[in-house]
Amino acid sequence: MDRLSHACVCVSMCVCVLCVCVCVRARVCNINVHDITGKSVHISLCANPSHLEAVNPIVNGKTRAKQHFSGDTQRKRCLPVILHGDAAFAGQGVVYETLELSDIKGYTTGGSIHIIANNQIGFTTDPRFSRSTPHCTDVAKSVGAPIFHINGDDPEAVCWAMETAVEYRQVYSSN
Ligand SMILES: Cc1ncc(C[n+]2csc(CCOP(=O)(O)OP(=O)(O)O)c2C)c(N)n1
Repeated sequence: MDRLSHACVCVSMCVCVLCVCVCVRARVCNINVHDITGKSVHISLCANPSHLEAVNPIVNGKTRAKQHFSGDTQRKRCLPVILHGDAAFAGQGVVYETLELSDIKGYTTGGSIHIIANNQIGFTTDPRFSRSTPHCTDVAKSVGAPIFHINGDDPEAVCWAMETAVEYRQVYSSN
């Protein structure tokens, strides 16, 4: 079983991303400009309601709007990052609906990054009682997205996975 026990947002060190729309699982909303490796990155946190995964299309829509109004026609400078729980990612229909929109001309953001904190439990429910697939990430196979299973106790592996994911997204413009 995959054992991603700790979520970590690493903004790309390998590409010049100027704007990042992030959903965190707490219900906070914030906008900040951070100086990361000498580059100014605008990080926009989306307010997340208690309704699990409802924020997914909001993050993508916000990113798409930022791309539109900033003239980011290549969709390389604004990047959506979404954090999930394992049970919510496997269980909520809006996850699949949002993934299905990801490569449609009118909706694409040029790919989003998804981080799933897999604590092997959904509130009080074991995985065997909440999904039919071996991994909580299996729904992402529907769009052919690369999936990395990383142990959160290994921070270097987490950084490697994030850098690889961002690099993949920047090259192939997909999730
Ligand atoms: C749409 C919706 N259904 C049900 C709930 C109730 N609920 C709150 S947390 C939770 C389990 C979430 O599990 P997981 O995604 O694994 O996140 P964890 O809290 O374990 O990190 C459920 C079912 C909810 N908040 N929203």
